[in-house]
Amino acid sequence: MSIIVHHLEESRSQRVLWLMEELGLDYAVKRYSRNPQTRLAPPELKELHPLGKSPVVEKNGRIYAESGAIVEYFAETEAHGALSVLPGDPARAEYLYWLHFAEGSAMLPLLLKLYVGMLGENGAPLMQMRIDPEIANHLSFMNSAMEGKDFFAAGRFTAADIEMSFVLDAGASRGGLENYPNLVRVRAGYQSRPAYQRALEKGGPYKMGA
Ligand SMILES: N[C@@H](CCC(=O)N[C@@H](CS)C(=O)NCC(=O)O)C(=O)O
Repeated sequence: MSIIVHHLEESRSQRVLWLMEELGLDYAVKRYSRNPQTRLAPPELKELHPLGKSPVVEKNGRIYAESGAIVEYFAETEAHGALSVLPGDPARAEYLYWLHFAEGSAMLPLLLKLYVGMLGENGAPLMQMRIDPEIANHLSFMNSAMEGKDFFAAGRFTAADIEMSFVLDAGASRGGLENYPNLVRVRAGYQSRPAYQRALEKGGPYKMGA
């Protein structure tokens, strides 16, 4: 098999498994567990890429890292670009916007919540003054953008939805999406896709998807 997805439990590599399933590619999964104390990835991942993070994809001996880049590259080059919005399409800018917004903007306050939360009471002022309002700022914006829509770009399911799905999962697990009904609806639509279900089977337990 020429494609191997190096999948860390409860991580962004869930996106890549889902992408592989949506594209109908033949691939193998190598699963990695997090350190139960630190929740960090095991050192073996550093043998594939210096950062030692997931996702990493290996294809014909070449290594691909960074989930957005993986999703963009494979969507563009596989299945005749069916999940991509290719250059020349009027929706291309909107597609790239959401594809990059996921890691470039939306994940930062959600990650800060995770890390600053580890400080307990010491982190509470920062959480209240800056992090929680920034999460609300981003989720409210996404919720408004999804009014009357099921997909983030081009009026159809694209790789941008796959990239954004992890933001919705992180939002759901770090504060909840109750105030954002459009995001709840969009996320339920993703989860009902057969390829999404198959990706869950391939990757093993994914509590963030609950
Ligand atoms: N922006 C990168 C982030 C990669 C990343 O931080 N992955 C996390 C999993 S969601 C990881 O490997 N964490 C374990 C660690 O840092 O040891 C991407 O989207 O691929």
